[in-house]
Amino acid sequence: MPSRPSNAQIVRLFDLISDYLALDGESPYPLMAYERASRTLRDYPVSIADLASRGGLRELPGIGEAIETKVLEFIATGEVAKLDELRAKYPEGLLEIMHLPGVGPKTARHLWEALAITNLDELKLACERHALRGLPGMGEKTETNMLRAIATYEARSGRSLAGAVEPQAAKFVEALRAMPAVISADYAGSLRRRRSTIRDIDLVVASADPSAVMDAFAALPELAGTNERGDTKLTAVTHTELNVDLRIVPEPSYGNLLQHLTGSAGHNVALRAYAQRRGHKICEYNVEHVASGRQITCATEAEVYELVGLRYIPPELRENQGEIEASEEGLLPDLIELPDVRGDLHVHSDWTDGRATIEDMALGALEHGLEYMCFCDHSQSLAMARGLGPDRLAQQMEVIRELNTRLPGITLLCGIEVDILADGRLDLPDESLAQLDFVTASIHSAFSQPRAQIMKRMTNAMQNPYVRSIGHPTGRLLGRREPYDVDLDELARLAAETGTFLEINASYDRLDLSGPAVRRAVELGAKIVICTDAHYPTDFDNLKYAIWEGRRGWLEAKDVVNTRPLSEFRAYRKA
Ligand code: DGT
Ligand code: CA
Ligand code: ZN
Repeated sequence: MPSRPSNAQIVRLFDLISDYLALDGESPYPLMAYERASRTLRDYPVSIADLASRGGLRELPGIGEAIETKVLEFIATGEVAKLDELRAKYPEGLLEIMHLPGVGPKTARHLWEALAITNLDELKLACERHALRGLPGMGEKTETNMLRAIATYEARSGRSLAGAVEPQAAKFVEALRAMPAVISADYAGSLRRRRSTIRDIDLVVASADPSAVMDAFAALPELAGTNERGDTKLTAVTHTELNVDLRIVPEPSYGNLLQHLTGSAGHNVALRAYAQRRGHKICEYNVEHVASGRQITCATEAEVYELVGLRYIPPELRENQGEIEASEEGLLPDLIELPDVRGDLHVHSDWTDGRATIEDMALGALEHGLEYMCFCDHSQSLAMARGLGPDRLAQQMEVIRELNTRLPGITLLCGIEVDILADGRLDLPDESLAQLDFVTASIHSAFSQPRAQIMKRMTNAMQNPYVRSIGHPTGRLLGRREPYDVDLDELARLAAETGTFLEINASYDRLDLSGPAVRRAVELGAKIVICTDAHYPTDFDNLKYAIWEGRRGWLEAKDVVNTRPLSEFRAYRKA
C-alpha cells in the first residue's frame, strides 16, 4: 500500500489530467469539471485522502463520481489509469511548454509534431538555433518571445500567492486562539504585511505553556508533519506543502515578538536605527532604555512604537519606504478599508468567460454588501472567451436592465471590458460604447510590443471619451507572466489628464496595479477603481486582496472612485 498522498499531490493529479486533456484537444466541458474539482480540492484544508477513505468526498461541491473514483484509485494504487493513458500519449515536458505565456496547448502540440520538441530545454535550443521561424505563423519575434517566457518561467521563486494561503493561515490563528494555553495568536511576516506572494506562514503566540501549545498545534489535521521542535519554536508543513513557523513567547513580550516577526527586515533595521538615535535598543523580547539599562517588555505592538516616540505604523506600510518619517511627522495615510468600497465595476458573466449567470453574479454582489455593480464582459476579439460584439452586447444590456428593475438592494450597470487591439484601436465602435454606463479598456494581446507601441495603445484608449478605466493596467500574472512594457508614470499622468481611472484588479494572481504602482499613480494625480474581475459569485470575496494591495500603496478612500455613493460616482466626468 503506497503512503497516503498529500492534498497537493491530489490537486496536482487533476491539474495534470485537465492539462493533458487540453493538449489532447478535449472539449471545454470535461475540462471545466476538472477545473472545478481542482478548485474545490485546492481550498480543502485537512487531509483529502482521509475524507475520501471515509467515503465523504462527494459532499464537496463539484466532486462527482468520476472524480471520487480517481482519488480512491490514486490512494489505493498510487496511480490513475486515465492519467497513465494520457502520459503514454504525450511527453510530460509539453505541459510546461503549453503553460508558457502566449503558447497554449495547440502551439505546444504543433511544436512537438513539427519539430519533435518535448521539453523546455529543447524549445530553448530550437529558439536559439532559429528553428521556429520556418514554421507557418511563427517568426523571429516568436523566438525572442519564447526565450523571454522561458527565462521568466525559470526565475520562478517557489513563493505562493498570498490569496491562496491566507484562508489557511487565518484558520491556524483561529485554532490557536481556541486552545486553552493560548493567550494571543496572530500571523506575522509577509502575509501580515499583505505582500502578494509569500514564502511561508509565520505564526506568533503568547502563552505560559509553550510545550502544550506545540503539542496541540502539531496535532492539527491541516498539518502533514512537523520538522523541528525547540523549546519555544516549531516548524511544520501543511498538506498543501507549505512551511509553517510557530514561535511562542510569554504574554508580556508578545508585542515585541509580533513586531519583530512582522518585519520587513528593512523596516526593522530602520526602526532600530531610529530608536537608537533616541536612546533605545529594540530586540525581539523588549525595548531597552540604554542610559538606565531598563528593559521594557510590550504586550502589544503599539507599545513598541509608542516607546520610541512613534505613531503606530500599519503592517502594510512596513517596507522601509518612508513610513518611519511619516509616522514621526504625523503624515501617515488614513488607509482605505474594505467597507469603504460600495461598488464593483468589473464583473463577468457566462455571456463570455464568467462561470455564472448575470443573476447569480448580481446576487453574489448583493450578498457581499455592494450597492452597485457593473457587468463588464469581454469584447468580440477575445473569441476564446466568446467576447461580445455589438449585437450580443445590446441583448445583454436588455437582460441586465430588466433584471435591475426587479432586483432590489443593488443597482446593476451595463458596461464592457473592451479590448485595446494591437494597433491601438478599440474592439467596439463608439456607437456601442456610448450606450453603456461604464467602459473598462484592457490589453489582452500583443504583450511583447515595445514600450512606445504599448503606450500608444494606452493613450488611444484613454483619449476615447467613453473609456472610464484601464483594466489590470500592467498585465502581470504573479509567478507566470511579467508585465508588458508600460511606462507607469506616463500612464498615471495620462490617467490624471484624461480623467480615466486606473484599476486595482483583485484577482489574487494579478493584484494589478501593484501597491508601489498605486502609490506613484496617486502621487501623479490619478484616481483608482478597485474591482474584482469576478468570474464566480464567490469571487467578490477577493475584494479584500485589492484593498490590501492598495493599502501597501498608501491608498486612501478619497482617491478611490467606487468608495463614493452611486450618485456621486455617476457625477465623475472625463476631462
Ligand atoms: P517571506 O517569508 O520571504 O515571504 O518574507 P518575510 O518578511 O515573512 O520573511 P521571514 O519569514 O524570513 O521573516 C519574518 C520576519 O522576521 C521578517 O520580515 C523580519 C524578521 N526577521 C527574520 N530574520 C531576520 C533577520 O535576520 N534580520 C532582521 N532584521 N529581521 C529578521
Ligand atoms: Ca515569512
Ligand atoms: Zn481582462
